[in-house]
Amino acid sequence: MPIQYNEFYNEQTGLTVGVKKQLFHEVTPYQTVEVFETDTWGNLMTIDGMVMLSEKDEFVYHEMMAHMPLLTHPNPETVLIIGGGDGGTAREVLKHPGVKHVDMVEIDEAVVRASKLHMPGVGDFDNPKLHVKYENGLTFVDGPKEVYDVIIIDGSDPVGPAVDLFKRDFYEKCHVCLKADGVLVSQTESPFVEHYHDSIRSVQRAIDSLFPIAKLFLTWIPLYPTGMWSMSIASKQRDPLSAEVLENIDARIAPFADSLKYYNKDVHAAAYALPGFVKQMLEAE
Ligand code: SPD
Repeated sequence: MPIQYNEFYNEQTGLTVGVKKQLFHEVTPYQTVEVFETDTWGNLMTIDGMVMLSEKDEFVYHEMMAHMPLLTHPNPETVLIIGGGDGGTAREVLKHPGVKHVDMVEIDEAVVRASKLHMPGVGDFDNPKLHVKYENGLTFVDGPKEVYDVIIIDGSDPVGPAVDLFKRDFYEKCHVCLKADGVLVSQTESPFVEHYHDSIRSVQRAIDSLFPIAKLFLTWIPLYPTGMWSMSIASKQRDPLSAEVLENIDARIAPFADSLKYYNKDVHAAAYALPGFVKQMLEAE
């Protein structure tokens, strides 16, 4: 009898992955963290039964979450990651030679432990520029004022502890934490999954009212529900599609271009092309 992992995103419709064995299972004070060895995707981490990353497709999500905002900022040195305990987003951020300090605020140390144990290629946890703090990101942003160049919200889905990461109050606090030319990005779920529409609109409307520049972009992540994934970006000064951003991408990624499997200058620009149904969803009440 084959063992399978299933994530249903609409009644009986969802994702099926063949499982060889379970490597990690822990019910923490916050959630259930699991890692499976799969037949096709390498090791796969789930939280509360929802896919967070697999070793084979994580590069898409992490390259987009890191390089879209960092290349929009003129000279990112200080970066805050909320969530991101598997370490993949921090790994990509740390490829930028100008980055001096990364705070990664992860509520659940079990996520970091599971990643270190069973996804050793994902994180860059020994990098001295990385400072891991086991705290609640929602309250962490109450403190710092104009400290960060870039904030990346790499939380889980808008159920359980992550639900407030999709609310306006949180983005108001992030706005205060960012410097005058700061840039923020947040993962905002799939536009194809109707029950996520309110969360996507909530983030977009919050950042649109707080920042002069706010946009949605899309990417493709095979193991996330429907594969089509959105991310929201907000900037205090620079437009991610401006000539000053686009003209400098090739030179700025040159030191680590060989390590990139998804992000490049063409992808940076094309990601902002939104299909009609996504635009309509954003405008709906
Ligand atoms: N359903 C997928 C939501 C993914 C959110 N974050 C994933 C963590 C990877 N660093």
